[in-house]
Amino acid sequence: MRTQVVIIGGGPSGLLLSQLLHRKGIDTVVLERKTRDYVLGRIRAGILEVGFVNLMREAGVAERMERECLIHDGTLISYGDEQFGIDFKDLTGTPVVVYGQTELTRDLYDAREAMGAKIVFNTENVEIHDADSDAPYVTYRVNGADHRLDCDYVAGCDGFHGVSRQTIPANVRRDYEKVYPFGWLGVLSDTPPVSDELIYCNSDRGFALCSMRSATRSRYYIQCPLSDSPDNWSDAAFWDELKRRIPGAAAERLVTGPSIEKSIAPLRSFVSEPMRWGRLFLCGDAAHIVPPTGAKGLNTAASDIHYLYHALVQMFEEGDSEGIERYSEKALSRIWKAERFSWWMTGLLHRFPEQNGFDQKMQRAELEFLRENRHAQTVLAQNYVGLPY
Ligand code: RFL
Ligand code: PHB
Repeated sequence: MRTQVVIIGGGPSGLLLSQLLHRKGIDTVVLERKTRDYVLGRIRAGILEVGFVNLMREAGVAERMERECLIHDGTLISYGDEQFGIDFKDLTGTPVVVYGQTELTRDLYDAREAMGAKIVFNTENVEIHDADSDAPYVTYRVNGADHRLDCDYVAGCDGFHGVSRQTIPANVRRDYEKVYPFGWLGVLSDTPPVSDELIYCNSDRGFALCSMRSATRSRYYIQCPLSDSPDNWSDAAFWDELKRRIPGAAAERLVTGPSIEKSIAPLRSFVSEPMRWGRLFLCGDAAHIVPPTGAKGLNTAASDIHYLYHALVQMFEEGDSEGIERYSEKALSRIWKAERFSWWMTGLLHRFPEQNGFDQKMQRAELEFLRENRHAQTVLAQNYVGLPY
């Protein structure tokens, strides 16, 4: 079998690329290791940059999102008994959008399936061959049968644990990594959010975040040791700990209820360079990871897709390889800035095991400066709403 672009991974990156290319008449096949239900069962991102929403519009899949999303003009930050707001709309003219990754991925699957897209689920042993030649191909196994797909290009959208990045020879690739000594314990509950805006909380007991998915569904996180397990946390223990870390007024009005999902995500900063090797391109979590504190993971995946989509259209429609040749450079330039912002937000808001009294004073001084200084708030806001593509 033959297609123009093989897309490895049916997460948000892979599906969005497939949908955008399809609308330009470019043929793709998506290979996904899991089932559709499994992919939709992952509870992940909640905050989208307007740039992402525009890309969903360009892909023709923004209708439900525009109806159901929540527009957020700012966010709240608390430390000790203090709380202040960052007004994104006032500082940058741009808000952010709350719409769950689960819903967005569902919309992409629905659109792709309505157009008869070729998405192969439950693929095993995916291997990319000859990516540095003019005739790459991908082999895989499904239901016990082996297949071969010849193609012009391969998009590696297979997440952090995928095969695409590993295909790039070790002597070509350089990985940069920082692993944080803690994780986030997250709870999803069908309870009204405690606040209209998200609250990022720096507390003596560790970081906490109050987020949401809708007017009736909340998402909360607390910083926890890496050795912890969700099984160690009853719902009651989670709510008690959350209340100790968030501002008193919020703790008093917090509506608690049974958790419908509870999991721990480790925090990591990671970038693999380059993001192109011959005819193989890495996109999204396959190439880079950010700690979730800046809400940038899915948003950086979207900017990769933007650059790759335009590069492939330029190639297929005009025979011009400039976009392809510069894909890695353009994508990485934006990625590193998102890495810096996520690293900075993580440092500002968490408790670190090695942190001494001086370090804590520095963190507090930085928070006070941010509370008082409009320029500092503007820098945060510009990064949070998303740097230009
Ligand atoms: P994904 O979503 O991991 O999808 C990759 C897909 O590839 C499949 N796969 C394979 N398929 C075939 N063959 C193989 N060998 C394969 N290996 C893997 C996998 O099954 C999967 O379906 O990567 P993608 O598409 O690049 O999307 C990235 C986003 O999922 C991720 O960056 C965000 O969820 C990060 N993130 C957030 N991002 C934001 O922009 N805003 C947020 O508010 C935000 N909050 C979060 C987050 C991530 C979190 N966790 C759990 C890591 C909050 C959390 C807690
Ligand atoms: C979420 O709602 O899951 C969320 C929001 C903001 C973040 C991270 C996660 O920074």
